[in-house]
Amino acid sequence: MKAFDYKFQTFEPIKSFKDAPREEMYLPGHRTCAGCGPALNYRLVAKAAGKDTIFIGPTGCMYVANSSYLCTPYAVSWIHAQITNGGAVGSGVEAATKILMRKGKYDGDRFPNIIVMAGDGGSVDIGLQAMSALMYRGHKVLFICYDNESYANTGIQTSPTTPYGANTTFTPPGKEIPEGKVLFPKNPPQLVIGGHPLVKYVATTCVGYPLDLMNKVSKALSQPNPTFLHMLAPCPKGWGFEEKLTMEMGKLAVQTGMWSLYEWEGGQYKYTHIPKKYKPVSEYMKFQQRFRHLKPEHIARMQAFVDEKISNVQATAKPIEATPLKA
Ligand SMILES: Cc1ncc(C[n+]2csc(CCOP(=O)(O)OP(=O)(O)O)c2C)c(N)n1
Ligand code: SF4
Ligand SMILES: [Mg+2]
Repeated sequence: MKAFDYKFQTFEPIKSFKDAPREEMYLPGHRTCAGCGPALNYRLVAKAAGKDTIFIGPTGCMYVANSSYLCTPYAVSWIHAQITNGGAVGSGVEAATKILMRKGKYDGDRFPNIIVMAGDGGSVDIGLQAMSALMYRGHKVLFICYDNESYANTGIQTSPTTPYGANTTFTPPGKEIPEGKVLFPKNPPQLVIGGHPLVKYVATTCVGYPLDLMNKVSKALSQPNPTFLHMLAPCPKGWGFEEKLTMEMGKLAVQTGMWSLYEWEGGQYKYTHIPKKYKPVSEYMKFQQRFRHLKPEHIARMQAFVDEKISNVQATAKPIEATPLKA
């Protein structure tokens, strides 16, 4: 039997900012904090995806601060999901769209981009089960974890991606536990890569590198399978840095090795930016209130953790030339 042609969209790479789509799909007038990294992420994702897109937004800052009293900044379709079930709603939207298309009842001439835009809590903690089920069943959905490294919306509580040593409302430093958070973070892309045979494309991005971010969105949306992007989204309120430093925080995360930019495609890793010389992690941490209480031994522990990550990057990246990246 011939496979049904759903007319999936494909995207060309964006070579420079000059070539980036002009049209904004995430408009000004929302209520996020000044300098909000997740809001900037959303703007770039929506710009790259374009008009023919459906967003699923599980509860979190990008739902609560963006959609009050029927006012939203979204210029495309957007549906709220519970914090637990972004993956289930995304799966349902995809399956329903396919059925409507097969019955000739879909009011559109190509398959829409279906994007779940979930926080770290909504992706790899309380929302993990639904996300994993979507990936496992193979729905054609891009699942994005915008990672502000906390349950931000409810007052900056720790999440599994909160870094070691961070002061959050659930991990306040004190006499007994001077470093605040004692655990090192989960690794979301590795969770997806390791456990979902139908997933062929996973990548990491960061607002400090917007062109790279938009290109990874376009590439993910061009795949016929489920895809996953892990996006670092600096949060001035939760991390305690000056609003004007959002992009700088993103760049420093990569320059210190706290965050690495890579793609995993068909079993191969490709690092899209490797700093020639890594800066010490203290260069990144010193701008953030959440790390202010740390003693030199805690910073040394963080450096050791990052050094190990860097040596993994260097070992995995060897066969593939790192491409220079414009910020
Ligand atoms: C089942 C359930 N538990 C708890 C909450 C309360 N809650 C709303 S938003 C939120 C934080 C979400 O964190 P994250 O997914 O990381 O998104 P962020 O707010 O950081 O953008 C929580 C705990 C909820 N809405 N539903
Ligand atoms: S708390 Fe953080 S993620 Fe939430 S709106 Fe403010 S800056 Fe954005
Ligand atoms: Mg969060």
